[in-house]
Amino acid sequence: MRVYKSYDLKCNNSFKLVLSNKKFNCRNIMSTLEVCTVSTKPYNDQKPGTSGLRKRVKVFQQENYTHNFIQAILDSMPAPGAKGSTLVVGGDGRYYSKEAIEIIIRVAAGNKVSKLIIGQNGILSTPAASNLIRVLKADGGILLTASHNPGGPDNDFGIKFNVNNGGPAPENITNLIYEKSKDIKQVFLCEFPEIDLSTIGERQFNGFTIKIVDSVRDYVTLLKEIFDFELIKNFFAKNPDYTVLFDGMHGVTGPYSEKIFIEELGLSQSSVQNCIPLPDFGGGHPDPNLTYAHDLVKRVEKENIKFGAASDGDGDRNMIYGKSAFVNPSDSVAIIAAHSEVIPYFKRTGIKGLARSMPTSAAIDLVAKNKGVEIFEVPTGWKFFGNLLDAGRLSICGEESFGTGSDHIREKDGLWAIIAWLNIIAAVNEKKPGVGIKEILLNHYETYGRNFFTRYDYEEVDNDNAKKVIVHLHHLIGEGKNEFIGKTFGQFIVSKADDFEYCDPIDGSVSKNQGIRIVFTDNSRIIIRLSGTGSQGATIRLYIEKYSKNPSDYELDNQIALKPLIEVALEITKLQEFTGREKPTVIT
Ligand code: G16
Repeated sequence: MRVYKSYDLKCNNSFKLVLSNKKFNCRNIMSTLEVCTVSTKPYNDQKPGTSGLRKRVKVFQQENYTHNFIQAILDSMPAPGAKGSTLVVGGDGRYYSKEAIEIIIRVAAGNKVSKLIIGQNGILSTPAASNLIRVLKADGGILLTASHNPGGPDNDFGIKFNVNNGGPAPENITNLIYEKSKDIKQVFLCEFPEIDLSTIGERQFNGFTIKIVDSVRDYVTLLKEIFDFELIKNFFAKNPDYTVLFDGMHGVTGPYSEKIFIEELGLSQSSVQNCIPLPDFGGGHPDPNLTYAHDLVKRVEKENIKFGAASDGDGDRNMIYGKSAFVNPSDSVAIIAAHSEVIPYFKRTGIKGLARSMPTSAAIDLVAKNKGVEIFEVPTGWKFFGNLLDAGRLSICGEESFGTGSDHIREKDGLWAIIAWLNIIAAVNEKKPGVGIKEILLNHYETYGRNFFTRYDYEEVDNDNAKKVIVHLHHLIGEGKNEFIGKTFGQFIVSKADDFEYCDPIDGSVSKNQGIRIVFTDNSRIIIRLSGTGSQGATIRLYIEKYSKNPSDYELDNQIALKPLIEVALEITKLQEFTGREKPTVIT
């Protein structure tokens, strides 16, 4: 990589040509950093989705597309704004990250941001970025990731803005970013030498500082403060047969997991796989679920591995999978909450409240009831937990979409969830040796009953067809259609139907149309919503939940237990008819 020695920067003509062939002028704002005003045209598709702007790489590569979005972010930063601010920058290292970081450096300098703190080589897992924003008291962060979506020149890139609590920007800010992006006329930037992102250290450019930091160190320190690493290490030392396999799916967690599993917990190198981060994730789909993490599932089953786990492209999702024991994410967060007293962090802080996203099963509600703490149901999107976490009313939360976390940061945290499970297993085995993932699941069901849960994803559906499904359901449940309530489908009687609306208990903001819910008299639920994270066509998500307190059900296969309700869901939603899809793309 090219490193300039002289920092006496000027706008140069070649840069002018790259950025704009229209109006272009420079004014000397910082003493030697020339700020250039570049004329630009708005794009009308820069509306952030569930978690940032995610599009094909080719979309971001359009003239000024990335510049516009970064300028819109900086223009939307909460008071006192971008000028003089400190921002953390990093991501999962996917294709186009380096180019995007160069643009961020130029536009940040052009907007008189005071300091950028960048992960070494541009790498920061989403949880590590959230932690850095908090630890360094930064004003926010720009995260370069499309999470679990595939990477590479023909796949996805993404940009997300996080605010100073370390969490994803709330809706009022993402809406503002979108409004600014539709109206943008100019981008401010400074021409810059290419920055060497591989060398840790700080560089000053007359009022603008770039600091390259270790991507891993602070995050591992944080996890060591939260969990009982000694207990876990001793458990592995005493139980060499308790085999572990972590799959990094060629995402960002490779360097983090090597440090944690091998250096800190003393496991062998064979305990990790796919831990070299690659810009295209090795051609895979870095989404830790039963479909895309099939390499892990196959090896766990074949080699009788006791503890399998995977995380996604940017390290905020996780899957826990033991021999013949898939841990549904809705159960996972409930089980972590139920065992929280063995985790040193929660021994210190106690449990203030618990929460889940609306489509997530109500397993955690039962734990909250048992512990006598508040339970919150928020729309899909980690940003909706932010206010509750900041207000000290929430300790552990999770989503069915393989997201689990706590108030230690303001993002979901894949490795946190995996180490939480290891901490619980090590602690439970102290009292009763031989307990594995399956026994922990069954013990939980015996105490609380079982919330059977499945999700059907129909990916890349034609947008118009997806809309037809939603219009049909709105019509069915809409005003004046109350005859739907009380209607019988198979063994299920409809007791309630609506489109979920959320009023944030802290700031009173209201979020409408967050997913259509059809609830039955036995509390079984069918939920349908359109994903906000896809980049091509529409992804329809159908969520199905049924509760049983009958011990003879506890070991039933999920799909078998839910079959009658799945049939009812397909009948009511007319999904097959509207989409022409016989089967979903992914079943969880
Ligand atoms: C993001 C959000 C999550 C959300 C998930 C799925 O996760 O942070 O809160 O549950 O998307 O959203 P949707 O159902 O709209 O696709 P990630 O891991 O993709 O950043």
